[in-house]
Amino acid sequence: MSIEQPNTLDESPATEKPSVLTNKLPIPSPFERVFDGPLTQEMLLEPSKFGLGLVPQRKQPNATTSMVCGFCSTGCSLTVHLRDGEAINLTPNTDYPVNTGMACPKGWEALAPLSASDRGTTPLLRNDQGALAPVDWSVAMEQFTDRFKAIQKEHGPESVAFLGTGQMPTEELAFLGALTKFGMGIKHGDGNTRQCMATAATAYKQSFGFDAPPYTYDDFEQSDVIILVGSNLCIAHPIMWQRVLANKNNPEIIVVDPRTTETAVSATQHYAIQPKSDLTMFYGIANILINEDWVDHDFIARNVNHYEEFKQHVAYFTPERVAEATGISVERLHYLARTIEKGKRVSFWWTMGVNQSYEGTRTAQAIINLALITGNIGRPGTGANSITGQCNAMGSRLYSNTTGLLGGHDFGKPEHRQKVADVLGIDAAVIPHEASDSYDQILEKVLKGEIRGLWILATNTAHSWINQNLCGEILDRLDFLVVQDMYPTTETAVLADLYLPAAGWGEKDGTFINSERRLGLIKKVARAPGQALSDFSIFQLVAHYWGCAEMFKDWTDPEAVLKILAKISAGQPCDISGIDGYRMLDESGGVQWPLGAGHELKDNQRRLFEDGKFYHSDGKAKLLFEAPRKMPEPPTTAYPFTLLTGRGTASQWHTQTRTDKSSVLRRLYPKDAYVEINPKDAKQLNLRPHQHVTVSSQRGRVAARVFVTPTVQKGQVFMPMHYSEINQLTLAHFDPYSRQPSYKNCSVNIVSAE
Ligand SMILES: Nc1nc2c(c(=O)[nH]1)N[C@H]1C(S)=C(S)[C@@H](COP(=O)(O)OP(=O)(O)OC[C@H]3O[C@@H](n4cnc5c(=O)[nH]c(N)nc54)[C@H](O)[C@@H]3O)O[C@H]1N2
Ligand SMILES: Nc1nc2c(c(=O)[nH]1)N[C@H]1C(S)=C(S)[C@@H](COP(=O)(O)OP(=O)(O)OC[C@H]3O[C@@H](n4cnc5c(=O)[nH]c(N)nc54)[C@H](O)[C@@H]3O)O[C@H]1N2
Ligand code: SF4
Ligand SMILES: [Mo]
Repeated sequence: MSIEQPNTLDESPATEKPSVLTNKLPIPSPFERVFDGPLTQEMLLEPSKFGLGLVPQRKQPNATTSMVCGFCSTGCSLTVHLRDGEAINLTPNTDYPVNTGMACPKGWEALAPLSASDRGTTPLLRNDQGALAPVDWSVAMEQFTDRFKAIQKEHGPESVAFLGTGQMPTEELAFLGALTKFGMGIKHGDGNTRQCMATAATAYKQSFGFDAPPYTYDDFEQSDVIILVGSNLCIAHPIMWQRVLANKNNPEIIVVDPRTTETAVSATQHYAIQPKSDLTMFYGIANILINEDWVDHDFIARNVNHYEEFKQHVAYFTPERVAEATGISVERLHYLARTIEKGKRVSFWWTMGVNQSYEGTRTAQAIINLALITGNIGRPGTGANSITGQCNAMGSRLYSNTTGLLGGHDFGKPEHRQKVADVLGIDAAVIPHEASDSYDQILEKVLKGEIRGLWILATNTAHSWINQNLCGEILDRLDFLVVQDMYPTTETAVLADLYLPAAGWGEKDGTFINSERRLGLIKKVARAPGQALSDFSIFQLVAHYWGCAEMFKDWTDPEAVLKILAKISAGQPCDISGIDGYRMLDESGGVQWPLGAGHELKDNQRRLFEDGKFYHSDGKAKLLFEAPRKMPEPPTTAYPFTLLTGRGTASQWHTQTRTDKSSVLRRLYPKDAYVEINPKDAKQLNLRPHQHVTVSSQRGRVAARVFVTPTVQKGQVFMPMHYSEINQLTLAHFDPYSRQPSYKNCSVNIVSAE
């Protein structure tokens, strides 16, 4: 890749107040070394002695450095090849415990989005003619503070909110959360992790007492029965799927998914259930396990609460009833239960087919319950394992300071607020006493005029949010919308009053926490174009202009922030106080939490609950359950199909702002929206392959092309989420506990558009 505009100021934009921009990157970044002064002979010979071990040596043409990928939560390590300190190419790292030399197409193409021609190079402010026009950072920051402060003055501090992401490093997420909530008096901020992981986080908290996915990827290789629920691993987590294939136990691979996905095709058992019948299905499986006495009584007695109530609850879910609701025969239900019973190391995995549901929390817990009653947790190859989505979804769950106080703490607990305040050296009184409103509640308040100013960072709300019919109107109602993104061209950024150009993955340092709780490093190997700044530097600027920089005087650089967070985490289940800095992460192949201070990192494949102790005060896990509910929008004569949505190909990432920038990736997926339909339905509707159709729901109509395929069942259709029209169709409804949108069930009609 080429970096067209040499930025002599590097991280320092033109501003009248440059004092806050003197931060130095903690890992001596290649650029700092190349531009900041000569390395001595001694340093070159023994770089680690001088804290330079990660630094590609100047003028060394073949220097490399490794960092984790910035797309999915697998957290593969990529070796970046540098010439004169600039990234020119990359290859998968052969020496990292996660991916052991493999990467998916997105990983291979991870540098391409950085050099896209539509990168934001300066802040843009909407002018009197209604157009976004370039301004310098000082004007941008003055507008930012003046406008937001004016709104807060007129309508109260809660009239400004933010929507963040699971795609920024932990240090930036923590900075955003602390800056807004402690520094700017903002109470409400949420992120796209709500669209993705809120259900799993809520389910774990309620069941285990803490949001704690118990597994390590090695479990994929250790299991003899692997059960994937609503998870299309081949497409969404291809390198995890490689780990499944590396399993030498000849495992049963079981997929529960209404579609015959790429993963289901490769499985040994596929249960093509009716959409949203999972809860009934898993209660039914529990019923069989209990009736056949295929449960682990010792484990239950020692480590689990509410077993008797659970037993009574599932008694209703007889195989006959369950077969009727799920479309899976009584014999096959028995076969699945029997497979679980026969397995010595059974692992249960789930992703969005579970989380994105109006009863997702209880469904996730129905899976957790199966692991608990069969004692399949805390041993190699077992677990009730939620797979995360975005590269730093886990970091956002623990450190974004939105639903939970920094470090997995609780806003509602005075002792937690005091602990965090003490570490940060701030007055505990500035810490809100309650968690933030959720994404949907924030947008609802915008609609009601209660929230007038919104700061959206690293998420593309105007494409990905479920309530698309209202979303445009909602964002339009704001007095002031700030969008901070790598590109000013996203569906959301074009609506902004102020656009702030952000550096992306590869242009900054920090850490991501992957699905198996592993902190991995990202590094600055390229310079952001023009005046674009890392989100970290933008937060420093905001703190300065807002007048709360003093509160963040120790937040000098990402590594300093990681050290602060490590202190905050001490004593928590997600304790990382034993991580003493970036060097440790770099040298050890990442580190899984927990690692408390004073604990040696002996094993880098660690799982939780090996001692059977959970995080509730009595040390036991809870079996939680509830009656299943009907799908709120079942098919009707007017809208006869259930629309499933999700990932289309391994080469497409979400709203495509990044993957669309790679010519290699673009060749690997269809350009325009398409809808997959069963051959029988296509025949009945007289539709031929590739025909143009209109897909409509009660909320919207979108154009698409027909893909006729038996991978979707009769009466169901599938559309990938990557095309901007998709959420004009979906129905805005949510899980009551997690407030996660239920993206994968609404009713649609299909008619020819030719
Ligand atoms: N290539 C690629 N990889 C990605 C991403 C990407 O955009 N592109 N995004 C990342 C992110 S953020 C996430 S969250 C993950 C998502 O990873 P996944 O959850 O694996 O992906 P999805 O395709 O959204 O949904 C998985 C499956 O749920 C099924 N499903 C729908 N309804 C139901 C139901 O009622 N029950 C059951 N059992 N299954 C159902 C769908 O048919 C689909 O195959 O992927 C991550 N990885
Ligand atoms: N119908 C339907 N809708 C869905 C889903 C579904 O399955 N079906 N899945 C949902 C899920 S699980 C998810 S996670 C969401 C994802 O939805 P989004 O978060 O909206 O999707 P992205 O395209 O990843 O948006 C990330 C944005 O951040 C920008 N960006 C990337 N890196 C940086 C950075 O370092 N700094 C800054 N400031 N900006 C950056 C990118 O350019 C992009 O605009 O979509 C949800 N929407
Ligand atoms: S599997 Fe995920 S982390 Fe690995 S290379 Fe692909 S996108 Fe990156
Ligand atoms: Mo996600």
